[in-house]
Amino acid sequence: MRIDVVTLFPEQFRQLVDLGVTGRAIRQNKIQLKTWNPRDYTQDRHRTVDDRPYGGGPGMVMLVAPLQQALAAVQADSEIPAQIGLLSPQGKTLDQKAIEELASRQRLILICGRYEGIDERLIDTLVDEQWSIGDYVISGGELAAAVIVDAVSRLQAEVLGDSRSAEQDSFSDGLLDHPHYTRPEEVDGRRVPDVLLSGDHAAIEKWRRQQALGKTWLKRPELLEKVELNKEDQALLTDFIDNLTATDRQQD
Ligand code: 9WO
Repeated sequence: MRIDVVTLFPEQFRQLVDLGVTGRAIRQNKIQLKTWNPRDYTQDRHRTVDDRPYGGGPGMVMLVAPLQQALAAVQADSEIPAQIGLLSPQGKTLDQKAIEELASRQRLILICGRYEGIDERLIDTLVDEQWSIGDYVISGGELAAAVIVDAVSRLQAEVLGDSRSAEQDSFSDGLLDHPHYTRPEEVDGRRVPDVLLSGDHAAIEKWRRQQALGKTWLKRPELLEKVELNKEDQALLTDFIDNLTATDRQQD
């Protein structure tokens, strides 16, 4: 997959290239990540990328021309057609389903806004889609774009050291993840659930499924409305709820 990011701060993508799952995906050529700096497409001596907003007010607006030039270079650099995406709080809020759709594409082009934003005429004429990572203000689109690159990279086949992990992750089936434990068997008097030490793999799978269903019901009940539970899932969840103590209900 080819990902082009138009950004005034390409350094913000360093960690994706250097570290972890995304770094490995890039090294293995599963992901080709390229950044494009509008500043490199300016014509003036000061390499100006912003200007004052018409109508006045605080802050600056990103200039149209350097973004247009950068995008033209992006388009010319690969034959693969792609929609032009902008990271913006006005966009569609991403969830795992949207990430899966993005990951199925051959190419992504992502524009990161800075300052007070980009000129509306660019949005009208060049931007095909807008994506949000949530309803809060951050200083620019870079962190949001990095979130997309990370989430999409994980889904690229065999990117992961263990390709089964992606399927087992939280949200892959619309539910929260089950709890995890590692050594030692006891921490401050709190023991690992017996079933996980039993060696009974069927029982462990069943317990994990029940925990995933139960945790989702307790913490994110709206997620359950989007998934179809079969009879066995329904029985596991009913059993989970019936076995909750008064203290469980208050803590969770
Ligand atoms: C500022 C602001 C102040 C009061 C009420 C609403 C507001 N929205 C914004 C705003 O969107 N500022 C942008 C911040 C200007 C361009 C750079 N910024 C930004 C945020 N780029 N991308 C995001 C973002 C946020 C969440 N998901 C994806 C992108």
